[in-house]
Order: sequence, then structure tokens, then C-alpha cells
Amino acid sequence: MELSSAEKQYQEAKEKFFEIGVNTDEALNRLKSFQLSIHCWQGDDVRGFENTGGELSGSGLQVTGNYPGRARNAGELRQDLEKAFSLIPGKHRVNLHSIYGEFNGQVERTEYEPAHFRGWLEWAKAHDLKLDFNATCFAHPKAADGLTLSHPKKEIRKFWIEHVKSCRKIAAFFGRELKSYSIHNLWIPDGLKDLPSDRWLYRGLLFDSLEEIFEVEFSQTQLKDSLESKLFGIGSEAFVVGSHEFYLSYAIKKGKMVCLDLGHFHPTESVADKLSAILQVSDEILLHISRGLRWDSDHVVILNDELETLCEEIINALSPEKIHLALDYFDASMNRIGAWVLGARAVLRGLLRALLLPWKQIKEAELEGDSLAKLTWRQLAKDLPFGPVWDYYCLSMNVPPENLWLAEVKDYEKNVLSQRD
Ligand code: RNT
Ligand code: ZN
Repeated sequence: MELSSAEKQYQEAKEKFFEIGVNTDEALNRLKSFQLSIHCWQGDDVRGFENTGGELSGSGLQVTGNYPGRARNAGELRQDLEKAFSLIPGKHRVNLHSIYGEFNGQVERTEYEPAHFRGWLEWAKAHDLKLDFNATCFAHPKAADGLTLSHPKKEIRKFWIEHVKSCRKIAAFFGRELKSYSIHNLWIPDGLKDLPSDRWLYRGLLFDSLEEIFEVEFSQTQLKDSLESKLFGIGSEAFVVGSHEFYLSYAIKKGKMVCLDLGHFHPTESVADKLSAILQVSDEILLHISRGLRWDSDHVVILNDELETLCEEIINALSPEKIHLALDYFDASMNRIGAWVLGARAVLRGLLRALLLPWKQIKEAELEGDSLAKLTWRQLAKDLPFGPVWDYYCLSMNVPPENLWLAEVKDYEKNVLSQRD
């Protein structure tokens, strides 16, 4: 589609929205301000580049599928990310796990250092991208029994404490070098498969480990810490040490932020509902935008009701910039670049939809106690031409409109990915 014909359709759509008091130009301007942190680990099924044969099993994470063409090294992963970014409108961030360093041989996780991430840093600089970071407390023999920072054995805890400390240093290095904070998110698999006999023990140990980790302070302009809870995982069905209450209280007391993963709560619990609750007290929140499906928390994100509601809460926040948006899912059963693009575009589409709702009428109706009008305005808005607004945005940001990106992913699969096996 040409920009000129898209522009014409956009003008028509703009008038339709204008009739109900919605300014599409303003909405698109606001949409530009949202940044997503794109998770590197969808590109290779959470394998990383340690080459130690470390298994995901025992970590509570499971990746299923065997789609051809996964990235096998940092060069391929960066090339794939570049392709994905060329299909996602806007300027975004990259979220790295520590196992994606370029190690040149085997390096113990306690020995990870900024030098192993020079390649990523230079690439980020060249593409004007910011980097976020994650310690990797899984897929390692010392995490094989599903316990790390809360392990009853001191030497195991020590190992993981040292690993996380080294990762926070790397994140701060990114923050300094790229002149933008880097968020270091900590998720650990710790938990028990069956009836815990001493919850106090593990939570006490995790608390002590965190205290040791956070002894080292960094400026918030370089590093922001977040802590990610989970309700249960595979192999930790009965008990998760780092539960929501654990991290929320810890974060509030210590001035850290919590990371809310959409797949880490009870299926009927709404993460959207939590934002306005937590942000009354906490300064910032990290979101792992994912899609839970029955027991699995990591399906590729699509624009469903849950995401729509989340986006509404984000755009209505008093300070939306305090809500950091990251993607988190891994699906090895489809084209991995497509999985990134589909999820990232779903979030941006969700934000745009939310920005285009007739909030004035909806909110007034609510304050007047007119429930019928409140619901009707929402329904009516569904008939307005969203597609032309979105496509115009994509084209004006130099990425393909909605009906064309899939073909580009298929081309890339044919020309690049299929050569990898
Ligand atoms: C696991 C957490 C965590 C991971 C990544 C790979 O349940 O969601 O965020 O997905 O660290
Ligand atoms: Zn997550």
C-alpha cells in the first residue's frame, strides 16, 4: 500500500473518530512514546550461547516445538532481531538474558562480565537501541533441583548470589554506556513440587540472599532492579518461594520494582487491575506481557480481552512512563521472528485501541451512574475504522501495514532461516 492512499483512508477515519471527540493525531503521537523491551530469548527457544548443554528442565520453563531456523549464535540472533524491528513500528529496547553473552569458551556464571557483552553493546549503539538484562538462575547443574537463591546449602546460594551480582554490574554497564537505565529483572525458579514442610526456611533464605545482592548500590540512571513473582511452575506446583506477596512487600520496603508477568497469576486474576493499586505506593512497575494458557504462562501474545484491558489501564495511568513494558514468551513451534512481530504489534495495537476510545463519554457516563451509556460507548467504538489508523501509523514509521508483514516474514524464512539447517 502506498503512503498516499493510506493517508486518504486515514483522513476519512480521522473524521469518523473526530465525530465522537477522539483526536487520532494525538493518539498516534502518544503511541510513539511507548517503548517495548523485546525479549531475545524467543529467538532461540531460551537456549543461550553457553554451549554447556545446560537443560531447561528443572527450571519450571518448558519450550515446545521444533520449528526450523532458530538463531544459533549472537550474529544470527541480532540479524533476526533486526528483521523483527524492521516490522515493528517505533523505537524499542532489547531484553537480554545473561546466557546470551559471547563467551568464547566456557565461562562460569559467577564470572560473567561486561566484556562478554561488548558485541551486544556495540550493536545496540549502532542501532540506537537500549538494553535490559536478566540474571539466568536456571538451566544449570547448580539449579537442577529447582532451588537457587533459597537453596538450603550455603555454597549453592553463594554461587547464585555471585551470579546475580555480576549481572547487575553488566546491566549498570549498559545503562552507563547507552545513557539510559537498564532494568535488571530477577526471576528464580525456586519452589517445591509437593507439600512444603518449612516455607519459613526458604523465604528467610531468599530474603537474606536478596539483602546480600542489593548491598551493592547503583544509580537509578544506570540500573533499575525488578523482582518477578510466580504463582506456580512446572515442578513447583505446591510452593513458590518468590511469591507475589513476598516480592511486593520486599520491593516496597526496599525501593525496588516488581515485575508482573501476565502468565504468573491465577487465571481469573487481572494484572490490569493491579497497576493502579501498586502504583499508589510504588514508583515503577515492570510488565512481562505474556499469554497464559491453562498451566503454561508463555504463549505468543495476541490482542485479546486481557491485553486490551491492560492497555487501557496503561494509557489511563497518571504517569504511564512508570510502567515498563517487556514481552515474555517463547514458542518454538512457529517462525520465531513472526512470533516477536505478532506479539509486539499486538501490544502496540492494544495501546492504540485504548487511545482511540471515547473516554470522555465513557467516564462521564460512569460518574453520572449511566451504566447503559458507559457500555454502549465502548461497543460503538468497535465499529470505528481502527485499521486505517494503524496502517497509516505503520507506514509513516516505515514498516509494513498489517496485511503485509507476514509475507516479509515468510520471505525471510525462505531466504535466510531455511539456510540454517
Ligand atoms: C519465568 C519468567 C521469566 C522467564 C525469562 C526467561 O516464568 O516469566 O521471566 O520467562 O526469564
Ligand atoms: Zn516473565
